[in-house]
Order: sequence, then C-alpha cells, then structure tokens
Amino acid sequence: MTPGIVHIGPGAFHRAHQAAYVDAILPHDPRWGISAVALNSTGVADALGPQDGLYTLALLGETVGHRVIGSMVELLTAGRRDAILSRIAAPTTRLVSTTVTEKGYHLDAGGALDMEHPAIIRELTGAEPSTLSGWLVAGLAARRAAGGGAITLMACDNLADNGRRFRRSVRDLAAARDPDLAAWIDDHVRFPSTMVDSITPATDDALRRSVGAATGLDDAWPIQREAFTQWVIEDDFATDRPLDLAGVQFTHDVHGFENAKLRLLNGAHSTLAYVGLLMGLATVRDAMACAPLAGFVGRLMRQDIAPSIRPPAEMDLSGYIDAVLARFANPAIAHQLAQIAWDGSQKLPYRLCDTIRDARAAGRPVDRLAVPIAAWFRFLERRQGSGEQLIDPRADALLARAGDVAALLAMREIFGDLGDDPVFAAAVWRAHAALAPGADPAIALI
Ligand code: CS2
Repeated sequence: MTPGIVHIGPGAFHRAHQAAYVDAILPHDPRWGISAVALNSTGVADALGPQDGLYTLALLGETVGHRVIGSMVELLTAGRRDAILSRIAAPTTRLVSTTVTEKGYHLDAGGALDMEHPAIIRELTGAEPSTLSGWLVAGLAARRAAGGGAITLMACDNLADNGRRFRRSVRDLAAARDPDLAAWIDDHVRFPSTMVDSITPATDDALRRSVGAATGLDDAWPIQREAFTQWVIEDDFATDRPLDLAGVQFTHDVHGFENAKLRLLNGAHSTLAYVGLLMGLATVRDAMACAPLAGFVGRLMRQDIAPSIRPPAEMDLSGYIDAVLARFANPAIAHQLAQIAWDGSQKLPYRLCDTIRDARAAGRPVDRLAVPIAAWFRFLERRQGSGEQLIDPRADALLARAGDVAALLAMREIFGDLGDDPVFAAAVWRAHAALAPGADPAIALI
C-alpha cells in the first residue's frame, strides 16, 4: 500500500469512519493508503506507531463485531514538518481530508477565516504553521513548487456547507499571504462538501477490556462505533476519486443530506445532551429511556426541524427521523451526554440556530427550539457554579456571561442577528425560567 490520502486529525471519528471505508477499498486499489497527520498531539502516533498503525474497530449492533483496520500507512505529528509538507506535495497524494472539529477551521460568524483569531494572526506573520489553514497553505505552496498538480481537499466535519467553509479557511489565508498561491488554488484545488455519519462514543476502559477479551489482542487504542455508517460526498474531485467501491454515496445534492443530518441528528443530540444533563441523565440511551425527554425530541424533530429541510429526492424524511431515534436508543451504546455537550458555541450555530432562523423567516413558532438553547445556558450556569471544566474554545467568554440570558444572546459569533429577534429571545427567556434549578425540567418539555 502507498499513501494517496493525507488525513489531518486522526481522532476517534476518523478512525471509526473514513479509515474503515478506505480499509475496504485497499484490497482493490492499494494506492489510497492514509498518511495520518496529527497537528496537536502525539497520542495517536505514540499508541499506534508500535502496532504499525493497526487498531481494532468494535462495531456495536445487535451483535458486536470486530475488525482490524489497516489503512493508516503512515503516522505523522507536527514535529515532522518537512515530512508533512512533502507528503502534501507528492504527486501520489490526491486527496487531503480533515476531521479537526468545528473549531479547527477558525471561521468567523460570516463563514470567512477569522483574521482576528490569535492563531490566525500568528499565521499572517509568517510564523511556523500551527493551524489547519497554516499547514495547508504551506503544504499547497510546497505542492505548487514541486509540480504536484491538482488535488482535492475534503472536510469531514459537521459544518453546514463544509466544503465551502474549508475553502474559505485555506484560501483566505493564502490570499492574505500569497495572492499567486490563491490563484493556483482556484485552478488546481477542489473542495467537495461531505456528510459523515456514525455515532462514535469515546474509547473507555470497558471497550479496552471487551476488545481484549473478544480478540485476544492487546490494542493500545481500540475504537468503537455503532454498526450504522453513512458517507455522502459531493461529486467534485480534482483527480480520480477513491472510495467508489466502499459504499460511499456520490451526489450533486449534498446539501440536503448535510442539512438533514446536522439539523435532525446533531440538533437532537445536542438537545438530549443539555436537557438530559439537567435531568441528571448520563447517556443518550438513558435520555431516550426517559419518556418525557424522548417524546420532546421526537416532536422537536418532526414538528420544528423537519419543516426547515428540503430533503434530497432519495431521502424519506419521516423514515430518516425514525431511524435516527432508533439509533439513539441502541442498547449496545453508552454514549456520554457530556461528550456531546463539548464545544456548544461551535456546534449550536449549525445544529439549531440555522433551523431557528429559518423557522422565524417562515413564521413558524420557535418555542420548542428555544428549549435546548435555554438548557445550554443552564448547563453553563452549572459549570460556572461547580468549577468543573467547560470544554469549549469560548469557555471564558461563556462563563463570564453565564446566568445573564441577554448577554449570552448578544454573542453575535454564536447567534448572529438571531439574538436581536425579540420573539426568539422571549422564547429563550421563558424556557430558561422553566428550567430553573430546583424546578422539574420536564415542565419545559412542551
Ligand atoms: C455528536 C456527534 O458529539 C457530538 O456532538 O452529536 O459526534 C455525532 O455522534 C456524530 O455526528 C454522528 O455522526
């Protein structure tokens, strides 16, 4: 096998999802091995290096299956600057993909590269690359210099229009530093949008034990996910494309899939997380076993979110909602609500705010949609009170405003102009009051 893909951000989701698809095509086409590049930590390289990049994937369905994934043929970390840049430059590399989470793209509320972010300011001064944008600008400059030719850059994170946003995060920096490179990018690089989906709870000791018992392998970092998996990619590649054989759907209407997934699945997930945590629940499965909460999320999906989605022709929205709810209830998966609650400031704009904006524009009510926002505000207050760490790149600003609904709604980087909308604000205030400490949160579940 040879590396044909550079993947930036080989965290659990990548190893559970894209790397498993690639694993399935390598027997047919060994040119698409993955060079896995971790920009912020050496954890994956340290764990998987001694085991030749191999790891176990546990598939949690009605029965539990195990596969050894062998698609990572190279493990690189930020300290190997020249190796990373040469790998992006190599003509054998035809695809760079990313899973760096929403915050890794450093975008502002308008979807452009956030030129005021301290990390981007450092990139603008020509410092060593440290962000996704900086690494790719350096990598594409090396590729242009080496004559490496056309290439596809593919975002695999849960952002609406992730291809267009990825393009902004790379091209805006190139335009600011080297306009000729920006023009080269326009001519040589494609940025297809994608929809990725598979529920991937973090690795825990229970998984390590069960993998060891089932396989007899001593795996430093096994991964788990539900059996269901879906990957829809916009058919917009700069070169030949891999993955045709692996069950990936190629489409010209990726936005319908993206919106349905982000707004229904991820929007419902964040709702279960913030409301469920207030109710003292720990996992998605527990939240689905709580009838008032499961009923609320079903109503939210069907009555409030679905009307904002224009599904692609091949998608039956009602069947999709049923399937998502059944996946959430999967008894084989203990998916921590606290994990889903991370990075709310980055996730909620795509997961709920866009839906709320559409609902307001269409004159539909937003009372139910305001409940998860208010639950997030109450979650922030609890973190502020408990001193427990808030995992969010805007943690300081959020904790400084926690308890002050108006100040939180005024954060334009999260709510944009929605915070100025009196109807939405009033709905958040009402839900926030209903979720007061000491009150039964079920009262808010209209
Ligand atoms: C979850 C997602 O952690 C989260 O925020 O909502 O990771 C979700 O499990 C995946 O998007 C499912 O494809």
